[in-house]
Amino acid sequence: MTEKNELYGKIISCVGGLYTVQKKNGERVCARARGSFRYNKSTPLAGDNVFLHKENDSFAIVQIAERKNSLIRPPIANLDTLFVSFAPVDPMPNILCIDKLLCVAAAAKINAAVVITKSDLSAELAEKYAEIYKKAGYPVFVTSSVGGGGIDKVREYIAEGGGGKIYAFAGASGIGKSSIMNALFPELTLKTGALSEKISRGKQTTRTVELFPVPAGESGGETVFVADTPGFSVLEFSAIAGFGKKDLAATFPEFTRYTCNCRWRDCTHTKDDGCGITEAVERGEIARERHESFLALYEELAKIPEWK
Ligand SMILES: Nc1nc2c(ncn2[C@@H]2O[C@H](COP(=O)(O)OP(=O)(O)O)[C@@H](O)[C@H]2O)c(=O)[nH]1
Ligand SMILES: [Mg+2]
Ligand SMILES: [Zn+2]
Repeated sequence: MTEKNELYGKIISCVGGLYTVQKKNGERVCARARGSFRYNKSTPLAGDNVFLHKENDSFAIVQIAERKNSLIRPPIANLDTLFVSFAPVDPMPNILCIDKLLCVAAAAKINAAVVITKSDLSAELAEKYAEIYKKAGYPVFVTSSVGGGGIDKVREYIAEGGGGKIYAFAGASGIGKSSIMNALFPELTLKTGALSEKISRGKQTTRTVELFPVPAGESGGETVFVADTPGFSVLEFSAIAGFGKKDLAATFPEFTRYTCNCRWRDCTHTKDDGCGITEAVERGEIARERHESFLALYEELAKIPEWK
């Protein structure tokens, strides 16, 4: 028997060890992972580009193409942009949770953008939060799935990224993630509201990821993928091998240009002692809220044993 592995396509879901793999032309096949993956401790994930081998009537995943990035929980690979999302009110945003999502994304080498939802409920607060994250250097989208405001800007951003890219919306439950995905891609028809979350929790969907193929732009043509999973409400640093408190400052994009002003080379940026970052906070050049998140996350990381 001659073996020929071909780069087949992208894993779009995994249920009970059975993978659905989609080709560029949209064709789908089911496949199982070769046992060999168990030995080298890598598991194929949704988002992986994989090589398949046909064995009689079924397919086996025999190789995973090099990954851009990956997360363990939720299990996903090759995310292109994580839209870290929150509402200005109903529910009130938790800045620390938002900043943690942004930091874990950076630590995992995932591009992040900020999406503010429900701007129809408080345009003023939405703008206030938008300023904080624009100043930090993130792309920021102020949106409303009710009035439709700002949705076109997100759509443009996705269309500019081109085909084959993978997007996900992260943020607390009830902030309007499913609603904005439906507004962006009407063919999705995701369930929204409190009931949808209850149903999905019951099914343990925090541990499963499904990628939905959707058209990248208005005119159709290229396909991109979006993931809808409650598993993105929190991301943990423990999922990033080797990440420790000394790496935290580098995940705050607006901090990096000030670290050279610190008096001590091993400055932790947690005290006033000649720290370039705390000085920038005092001058109003770095948002105080962001530095407060830094301090809280630093403390959290200090409790985790250092990676060897
Ligand atoms: N006023 C307003 N309500 C919204 C908006 N987006 C979503 N909602 C409502 O907020 C609730 C939660 O939305 P959902 O999309 O299920 O949030 P998810 O849990 O983050 O997926 C639902 O009752 C929606 O109708 C919005 O832009 N404006
Ligand atoms: Mg939802
Ligand atoms: Zn410092």
